[in-house]
Amino acid sequence: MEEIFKSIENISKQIKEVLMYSDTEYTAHTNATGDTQLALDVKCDALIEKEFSRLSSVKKIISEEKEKACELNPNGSYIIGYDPLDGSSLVDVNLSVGSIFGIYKDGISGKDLKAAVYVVFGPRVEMVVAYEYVKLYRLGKDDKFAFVKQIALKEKGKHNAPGGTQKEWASFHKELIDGIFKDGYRLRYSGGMVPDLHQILLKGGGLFSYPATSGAKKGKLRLVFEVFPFAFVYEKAGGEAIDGKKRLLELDPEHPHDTSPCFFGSKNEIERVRRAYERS
Ligand code: FDP
Repeated sequence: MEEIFKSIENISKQIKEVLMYSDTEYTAHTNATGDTQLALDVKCDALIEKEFSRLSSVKKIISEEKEKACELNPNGSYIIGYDPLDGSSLVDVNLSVGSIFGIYKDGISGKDLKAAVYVVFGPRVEMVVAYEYVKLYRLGKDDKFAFVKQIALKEKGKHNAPGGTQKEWASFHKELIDGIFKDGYRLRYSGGMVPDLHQILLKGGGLFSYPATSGAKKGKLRLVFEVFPFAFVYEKAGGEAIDGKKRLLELDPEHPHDTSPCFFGSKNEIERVRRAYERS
């Protein structure tokens, strides 16, 4: 596991350079989910594959940018599911973006996830590693990641990040979100899953939601590359992560690119979601 974490550090330094100096043009291709790929997505994906292919511990990698898994070392123990550059459409407006990695063993269900790492590329480069604990690291002047602190969520937070097109929300979901705002929560939503969830995590708590909508009945966010890794981070930090009713890490995708409605937050806010969804 340690060699994988080290490798993600190397990957992050390279992605930082790509983000600083590459153009934000689109390619002529779409990825497995139908999003038009940016040249940046493709570049980051390629450098991650190159880096992981050097590791004897990695059996297989599955990228959000590719339809099929890529077999690396048959004797390796781990399968890595990753989103090379989440929120990449925000690069041209210079907002924060991130990379997400789920480190699985045996399969790619929630229960197979053994560790999760994400990296935020904002004014600074920060890496969060969830293994036994959830730890924050920051890239320093010396080009090394230094430990900053351990992260723990409070029971209740102040921020609300509601995803999805509002006119496509179910009425009970709208009531839930409106009720949270009425109780004084502040809106925090940049449209980048990594910085939005990072903000809630570091500010102590709140709720990030991406529900089922009339246009996307199974939500938008992808289980293997986005949802499971963040569910793991939030649970390890003392919060919860559910699909409305069920624990996200109990889900079993039929296909690596499957999506799910998802709610991540402090215990208090997730209990509120559970009550609203149980009544629906
Ligand atoms: P994007 O489509 O820009 O890659 O992964 C999908 C994602 O971004 C998340 O980062 C983000 O939270 C979400 O989509 C934003 O979706 P909406 O624009 O529908 O809110």
